[in-house]
Amino acid sequence: MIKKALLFTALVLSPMSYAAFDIITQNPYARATPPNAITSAIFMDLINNSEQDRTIISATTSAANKVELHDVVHNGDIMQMRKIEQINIPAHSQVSLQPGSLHIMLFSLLKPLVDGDTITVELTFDNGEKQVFQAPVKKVMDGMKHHH
Ligand SMILES: [Cu+2]
Repeated sequence: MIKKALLFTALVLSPMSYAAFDIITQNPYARATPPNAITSAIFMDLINNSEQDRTIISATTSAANKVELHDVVHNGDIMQMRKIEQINIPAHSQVSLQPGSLHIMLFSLLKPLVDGDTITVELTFDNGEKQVFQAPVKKVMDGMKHHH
């Protein structure tokens, strides 16, 4: 009886635990901020080695009160960032979050992000799964001029 119950649990749990590792968050980093800045962004490569398309619908971090998924659109000579509803990572492909392109936007930082710090970020997927990763804070050239 106990054996049966354990087997059942294993069958139910294993597809989820596999799926949780489907997305590789490679070289993540958060941009270091000047002392009075209240916004920053997180960049990384998202790698999907699985058979299934995956979709990120939101992100959170303890370092900021508000987090949005952002993209950058080119309006003539002006690059404008805008909020997007999701980031798709098709099966067997890679999506790069980088300055001037897709990024995870942090608003209302609780404190400045200092080079050498590490922040914890949680991604939520459209199927309800969550994935947590650590992003070191790094000083980077501002390749992303934002116009709200
Ligand atoms: Cu942004």
